[in-house]
Amino acid sequence: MFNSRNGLLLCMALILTLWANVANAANDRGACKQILYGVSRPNVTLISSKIVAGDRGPEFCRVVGTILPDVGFEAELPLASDWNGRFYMVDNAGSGGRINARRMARARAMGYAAASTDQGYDSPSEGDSRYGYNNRQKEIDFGFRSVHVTAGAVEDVIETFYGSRAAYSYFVGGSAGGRQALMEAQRFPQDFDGILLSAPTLNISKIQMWGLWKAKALSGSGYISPEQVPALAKAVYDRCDAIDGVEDGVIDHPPACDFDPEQHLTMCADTESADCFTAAQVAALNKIYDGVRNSKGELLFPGQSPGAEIVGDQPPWMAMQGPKSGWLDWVVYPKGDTARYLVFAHAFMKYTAFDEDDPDYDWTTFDFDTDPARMAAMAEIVDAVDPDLSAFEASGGKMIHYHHWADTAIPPVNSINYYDAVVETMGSTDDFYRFYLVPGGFHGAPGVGATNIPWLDTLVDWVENGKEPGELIGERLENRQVVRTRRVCPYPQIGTYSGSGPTDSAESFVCKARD
Ligand SMILES: [Ca+2]
Ligand SMILES: [Ca+2]
Repeated sequence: MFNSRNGLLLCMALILTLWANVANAANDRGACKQILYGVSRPNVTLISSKIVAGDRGPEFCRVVGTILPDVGFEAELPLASDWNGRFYMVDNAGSGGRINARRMARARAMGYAAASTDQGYDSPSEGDSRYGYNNRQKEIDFGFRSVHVTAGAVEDVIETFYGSRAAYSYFVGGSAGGRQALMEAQRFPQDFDGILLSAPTLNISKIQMWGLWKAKALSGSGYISPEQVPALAKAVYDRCDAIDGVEDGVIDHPPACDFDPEQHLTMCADTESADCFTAAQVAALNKIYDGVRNSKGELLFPGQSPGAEIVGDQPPWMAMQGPKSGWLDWVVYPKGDTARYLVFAHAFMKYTAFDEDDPDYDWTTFDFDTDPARMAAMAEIVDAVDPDLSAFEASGGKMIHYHHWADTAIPPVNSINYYDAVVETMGSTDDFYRFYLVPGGFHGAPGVGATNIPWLDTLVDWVENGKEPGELIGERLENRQVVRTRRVCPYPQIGTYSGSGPTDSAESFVCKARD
């Protein structure tokens, strides 16, 4: 019952809480400012450190710094009462040299102390390789150094602000950020306890070569217009959708798809139309599905897996544009445009690939017999291809790597080749490195797959509670509703329809080794 004594106690409690909040706020302000004086690490300069208002969430401590010679970084630290005790470093998606503010804000909203680097250069656009123009230091900063030195500086920032180091540290990256993630596991195995990566540009020098290969195949009479892609998609899915046991608009295991453009497409007779393909276009398609070869016929880089031709969902931030084919922009492009992958590859060849930079480099002169060897010195700096992860394993690190099967930016087989090389080098990776292929997903996008998968939670559970990742459940969302679930299996197993039960339920699927 409420009485005056209870009222008095309640008032006192409220006053104490308010006083504690005021005291905490003063502590947070002081601790945030203390970072400017308290962090003393060679080559690291703190520029500012202050409490700022969150755009929609609570206040946080924002730190801006630089590391010699020219690596910019920022950290966003939740106030002590909001912190989950962990450090989360975000990636640099695309190859742009920018602080990744969007991902930092997301990590901070989950309670993590978040950090991002600009990779040592400042560029407003993805795929801008001008940082490498006569500048080996910036190539090294981009290649592998910037994430490592930022992680070290931010560990000190965290300790100064909270009075203790983070209990656990994570790096999360996709695409170009997947390359950064693998670099960390290979070169700086003690930086992070957990690494989550997807669709990595792990051998970026070869991926740029693949961009030139596609551009060459599709130039001149090989050009394929976006208007022809629906006919291509239909032919691929007519041929291959059902071979996984379920005709559902998803090709679960593309290597089993024997789609042959010459045999399965309608060839143009006299006139060209959106529904038929010329002999030159079929030759271009064969090059794209097959991969990069030199004149001896040796495969230098894997080709495009079938399945991405179809129309599927874009990433949430591009959802306004509506669904589109996975081939748009990453394979085919509107007539008169320059393909995005050619812009990336051309800039890389001008400023980064070779020992001598050449702003006037003509990409059509790239020689698939002799030029791959000319990129060897740069590959040592930018490619994350070392299959020996024993130091990462020994340090207790855990890593989850996934690749969507309908990715058109980075061929999924490129990830398979790396994982297989690690297994060949080290034997089983089960105690520290798990790899998953997800049917139907596009590059960083749901595509037609059930790609809503709790990757980060699974990694955190492995790192902190020792719970090994096994079979996972992927959800397909439409209008934020789950319309389908699928079993996501550790490679080399694949989710296979059991033969009975609803085909939209993971319950009807089992993880099985490939035949
Ligand atoms: Ca250069
Ligand atoms: Ca299917």
